[in-house]
Amino acid sequence: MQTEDFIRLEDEYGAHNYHPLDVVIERAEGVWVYDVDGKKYLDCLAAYSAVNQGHCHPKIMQAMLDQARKVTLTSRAFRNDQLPLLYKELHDLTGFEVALPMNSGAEAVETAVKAARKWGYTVKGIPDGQADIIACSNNFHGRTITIVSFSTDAQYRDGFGPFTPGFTIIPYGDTKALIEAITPNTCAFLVEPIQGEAGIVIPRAGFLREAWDACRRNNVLFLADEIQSGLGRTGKLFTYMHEGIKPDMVIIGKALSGGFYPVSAVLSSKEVLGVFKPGDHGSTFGGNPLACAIARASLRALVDEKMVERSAELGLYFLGRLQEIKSPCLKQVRGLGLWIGVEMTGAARPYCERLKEEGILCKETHEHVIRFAPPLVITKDEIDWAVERIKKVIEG
Ligand code: IF1
Repeated sequence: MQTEDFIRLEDEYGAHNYHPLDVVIERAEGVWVYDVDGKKYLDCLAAYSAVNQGHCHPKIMQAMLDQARKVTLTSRAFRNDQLPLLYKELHDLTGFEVALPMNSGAEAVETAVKAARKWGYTVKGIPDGQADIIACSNNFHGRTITIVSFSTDAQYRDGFGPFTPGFTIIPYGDTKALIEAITPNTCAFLVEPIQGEAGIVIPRAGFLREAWDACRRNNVLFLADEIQSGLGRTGKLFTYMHEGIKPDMVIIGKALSGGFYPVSAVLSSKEVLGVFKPGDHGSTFGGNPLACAIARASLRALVDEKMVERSAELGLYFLGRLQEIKSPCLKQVRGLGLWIGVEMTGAARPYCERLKEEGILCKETHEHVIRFAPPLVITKDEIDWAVERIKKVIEG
C-alpha cells in the first residue's frame, strides 16, 4: 500500500475530526520518524509532548514488554505490585504526598475538578451545589463535556451543549481579575502554566506566583494543568517551578508514559485527595500494572538521562538560533525549554507543509503559530540541521 491508499482508507472509514498532515508514519526512533515510503523526518511535535523521552525509548519499551508478559490489568478490585512503586516514585520525585492514577489527560482534569469540588464542600464548607472553579480564557484542558463547558473556543463548544455549570472565566495572566472573581464559593483556580493550544502563550513573569498567593489567602485550591508543560518540556520538571510555587494539585499525563500508553495522574495532598472515599471515583484501566510499569520507566528515563536539564540547555540554544531568523512574515519567536512558538503574520499551516517537504514535522497552533517541541533527547547537531531548514522555509 502507498501513502495515498492509507489516506483514502482513513478518509473513507474514519470520522473526520482531524486534518492531519499527509505523512503516513510507519516507525520511529528517538527524534526521527519514518513514513511508509521510508522517508525520514525530524519530529518537532513529539506527539504534543507525550514522547519527551524520544520515540520507542528502549528502556521504556523493555519495561513494557517485561510487564506485558507478567500481568497487564487487574482492575482496582485487586492490588498489583506496580502501583505502590509508582506512587512512591512519584512522591519521591515531585514531593507531593499522594497521587491518583487515570488514563487520558482529560480524565485526570475531570478527576481534579471532582476532587476540588468535593474538597470545597467537605473541607471549605461551601453550600451544597454551589462550588465554583475559576479557569482562564483560551484554556485547553481536554474535550469532555465538562471540560469544554469552560472552554472559550467556540469550535470546542459549538453543538455540544448543554454544558456543565460552575465555572468562571478570567483573562489569562490577569491577577486582578482573578482576585475579583474569587467568592466564598470558589473552590479552585485551574491554570496551564504556559498555554499550549492557545499558541505557547507564556504569562507575564510573576502571574503564577501572584495567582498562587491570591489562592492561598482566600482558601482556594491552585490547580496546575502540567499535562503538556510538565515532565521536562520547559526545562524544569514542572513549569510552575520557574516561579518557586507549589500548587495544591498538579495534573500530569502525556510524557508520563513516554508515548507508549495513555497514563495520567493527579498529584496532591492527603487533605485534598483524601476527599475520595472507596467508590467515589475510579477507572477500569487507571493504575493498571502495565501503565504503572511504563510510567515508572518513563520517569526513570527522564531523570537518569537528565532530559530536564537537556531541555533547559538545548531549549535556550534552539530559541537563540530561531531568533536569528529574519523575515517580514515573522512576528515573534518565544519559548521556554524545548517548547518554542514561532508566530507568523499569516497562516502557519503552509509553513508546516513546506517544513514537511524539508523533512521536519511540526504542527501549527491557533492559525499563526508554528510550534517546535521536539523530543528532549534531540542533540545540538540535530537542532542545527533543523534550523538550517526552518530558516530556508521562513526566509523563503
Ligand atoms: C488533541 C491541543 C496540544 C493539554 C492540556 C489537557 C489535555 C491536553 C494542557 C488533554 C491535550 C492535546 C490533545 C490533542 C492535541 C493536544 C493539544 F492542541 F489540542 F491543545 F497539545 F496543544 N491539558 N492536548 O494540552 O489531554 O485527554 O488529550 O490526553 O488532538 O485533542 P488528553
